Amino acid sequence: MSLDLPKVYPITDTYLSGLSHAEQVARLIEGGASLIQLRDKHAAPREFYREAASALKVARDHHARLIINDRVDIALALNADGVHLGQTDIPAEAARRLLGKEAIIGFSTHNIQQARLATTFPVDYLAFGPVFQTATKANPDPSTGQTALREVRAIKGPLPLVAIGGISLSNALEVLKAGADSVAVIAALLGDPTKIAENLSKMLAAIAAQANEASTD
Ligand code: TZP
Ligand code: MG
Repeated sequence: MSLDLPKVYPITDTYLSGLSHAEQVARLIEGGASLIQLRDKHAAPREFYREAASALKVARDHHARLIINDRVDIALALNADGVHLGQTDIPAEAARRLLGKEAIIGFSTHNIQQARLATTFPVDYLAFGPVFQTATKANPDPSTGQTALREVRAIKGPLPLVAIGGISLSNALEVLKAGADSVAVIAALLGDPTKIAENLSKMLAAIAAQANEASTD
């Protein structure tokens, strides 16, 4: 069955927010998140494991799903809802063998060739970006722009498409219009840790208002 993605897919960042993964998850859930990715490029595996275990408790208590970035071992050990893989992580086939058919596996792509290839992988959604400039990722690929996003939309087949990179309240609607099923967001949600829930609920409300307008056109 194809994955039902929420319109906004927040990703945690302890550097940007200054908060533990569990606290970020709590605030994101308060703002309306139902699917969250834990991303940590700095913590040692043991620390990330421990933090992810706490975050997973919070998510489970609120029936939100949690995806672990990069680390199939941590996703497997904690029985998290899935893993998000990049171009240099273990192959999606291997992750699928380890995690089983119920797990959510996402895969990052940065150009049309990678996206085309990814449609043959056993994954549940494709991420594409950075669509816009981002300061959050170290050494990001060149920004793709929305034309490339539209191209990916046209070739991706039935896989849900997540746009990522520089997405904020001011451009989320046009990115969804360009063909993304969901937007993955870090800095625009977490930059001010006191406004995480507020930022997310504002973004979700703007998207819902737009959808409502479109349906009554
Ligand atoms: N992959 C492509 S861009 C990016 C990742 C992880 C970072 C997105 O962060 P932000 O702050 O929403 O631009
Ligand atoms: Mg990765």
